[in-house]
Amino acid sequence: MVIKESFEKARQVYEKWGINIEEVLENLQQVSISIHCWQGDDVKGFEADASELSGGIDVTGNYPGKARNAEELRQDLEKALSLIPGKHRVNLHAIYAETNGEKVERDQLEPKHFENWVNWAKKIGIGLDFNPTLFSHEKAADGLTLSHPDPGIREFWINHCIRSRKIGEYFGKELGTPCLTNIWIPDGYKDIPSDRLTPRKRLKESLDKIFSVEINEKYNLDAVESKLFGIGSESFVVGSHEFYLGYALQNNKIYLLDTGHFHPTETVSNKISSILLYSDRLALHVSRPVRWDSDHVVIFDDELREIALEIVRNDALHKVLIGLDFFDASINRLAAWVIGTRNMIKALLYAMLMPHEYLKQLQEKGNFTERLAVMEEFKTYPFGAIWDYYCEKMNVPVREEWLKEIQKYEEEVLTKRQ
Ligand code: RNT
Ligand code: ZN
Repeated sequence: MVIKESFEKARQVYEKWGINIEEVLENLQQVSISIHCWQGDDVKGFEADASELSGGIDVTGNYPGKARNAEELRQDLEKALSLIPGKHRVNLHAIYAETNGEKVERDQLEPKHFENWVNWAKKIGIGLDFNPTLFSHEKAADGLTLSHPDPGIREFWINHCIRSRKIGEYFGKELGTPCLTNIWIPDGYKDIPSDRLTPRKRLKESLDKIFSVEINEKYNLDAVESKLFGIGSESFVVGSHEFYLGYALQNNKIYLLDTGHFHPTETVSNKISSILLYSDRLALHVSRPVRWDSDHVVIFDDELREIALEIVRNDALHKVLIGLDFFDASINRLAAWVIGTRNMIKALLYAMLMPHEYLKQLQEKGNFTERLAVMEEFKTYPFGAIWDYYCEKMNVPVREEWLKEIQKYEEEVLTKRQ
């Protein structure tokens, strides 16, 4: 009752500005976030002889109860999804293949190894996205894959990426929504390179080979993800921002921006409008870098709101494919998903509850005083009341109530895993 009352009051406040709440909630409900499965098991995967996590990324923490197999991971994901308003997607990596304990090389993976995932996705009515895994593998042990000087190693990873795109195609066909298959590679050098061009030429050639296999965009969309540095690749990363932005634009691929892959004061929010002038699509890995590409859980901070504002005020919700990418093993892993995803949705709602046309006009007229004044006042408008109402309407717990569900699940399910 209190929720409804607060909502009605809040609605009036926004309606004074011509903001139609019904329309806003309708639009919000259409947004599908791609939730990364790898938060559930610390990016380990289920390969028969899984290697240690490599590639210059790292997960810290040892909170009990991580998923030990695909079944547990799906069960955990389902639980988390039940606490997040709306219909979302799940993002898989090649290392989440199910091979019945049999060793299947990554360049031999087939759609059938993801059949259980597809059946599950059908059952709960969601779409799937995909990523080839070019790390945690003996052929990536020296931190080079698609740009490796050894043609045999390049070949192996090229084939893995082609296989991955076919798996994406299979997801798209089966689930009736195109799969975004995103290529991220760790390639780089710890120390200052004597040649930056040659590895980049090789990466370009490898990508050309991977994409020479035509796949209908109705089923599979291709993205490439850039990076600035990693652990062990502090001085040079082959697939940098300029490299992939250029590649994507020239080859009609989707560029993927990860919020943790830039200089600490450089923001992804400021890049969205520029890229959308030259590309009709853009993909995101929303993450949270803390001093480095640390992949902390997404919080409701200034940059998250700014990203949401850039998507909403530029009418780009249908152009930007929003995915998440964080992995924290020091807290309950389901809670991490719920916190991060609810924050992403919350930020979009926040962004939808602003008089963008009015604010744009103020800027056009040079009225920067009022622009700043109104933008600041909106920060404390009663948007929480609209959010609470939305959660209730979508049949998910309101405010921190969801945590009780997680605590119960931890007690009944997670603590029983050894
Ligand atoms: C690494 C990239 C990449 C990975 C996942 C696991 O820096 O962000 O997206 O986090 O593919
Ligand atoms: Zn990423």
